[in-house]
Amino acid sequence: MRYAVIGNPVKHSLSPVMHMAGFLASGIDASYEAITVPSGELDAYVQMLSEQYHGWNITYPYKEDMIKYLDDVSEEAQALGAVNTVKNERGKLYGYNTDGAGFVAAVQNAGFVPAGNRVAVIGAGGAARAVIYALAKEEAEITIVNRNQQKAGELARQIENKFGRPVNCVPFDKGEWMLSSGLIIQGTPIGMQDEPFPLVLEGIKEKVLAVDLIYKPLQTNFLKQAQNLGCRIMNGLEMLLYQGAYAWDIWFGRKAPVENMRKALYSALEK
Ligand code: SKM
Repeated sequence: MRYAVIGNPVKHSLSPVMHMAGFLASGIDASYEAITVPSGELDAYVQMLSEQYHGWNITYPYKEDMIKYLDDVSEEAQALGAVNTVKNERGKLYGYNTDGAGFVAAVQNAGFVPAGNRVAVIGAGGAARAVIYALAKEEAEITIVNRNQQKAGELARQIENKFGRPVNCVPFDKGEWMLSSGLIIQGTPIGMQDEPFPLVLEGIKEKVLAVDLIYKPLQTNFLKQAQNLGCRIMNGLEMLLYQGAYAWDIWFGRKAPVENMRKALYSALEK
């Protein structure tokens, strides 16, 4: 069996290391590779994948474009307008989005219960959307912190209509959200280039779990700030791990060997 992650750029992806470790630990005879799809060549690649691969993950910038090739799309992926996992059943392509569920599993594993608890999500782009959707499904009380208030407002209304729960929107600024959230998520690309986080985290509670969806660098300046304030911190590797584990449910109908996969991820980063 053959599996892959497609994207551009994608050579940096840790999915091959993670899934190959899982296959080895579970005795699954399969391969997993990273495939760069050049701009404008998605048609040809999807054709090739549907002939040769049993399933694949999709990362930037093809999560939205993938939808038009699919025979069926899960409700969540449809609502997000983005697919990150495809299952190929004899040429029929089924699409899912496991990013949000992966995020929720990661924070639950760290002891955070979303239901009824306050969560602040910084950002309203693709990654943040998946996380917000999944947290709303879990009945968390969500505040979106974003520079572009119109974009955040549109997302909030969409979530409210879907789940019937209020979603707050506040500007990218210090505020009450910092004091009252038990979970603060950094969901923008800020920090990927090691740039300083443009907000001073002030007055947040020590017990807060601060999560950055970025995993390169492993510790962004947002996480450094949060750690210095005594918060518990988590980087984007845990979300990568659990979104990959959910893909196993879809591809193989079985639980992924999460511990083996986590170990492979961290040791790949140490190299
Ligand atoms: O949604 C995931 C995708 O499934 C795999 C990935 C990666 O390999 O870096 C990142 C995320 O976009």
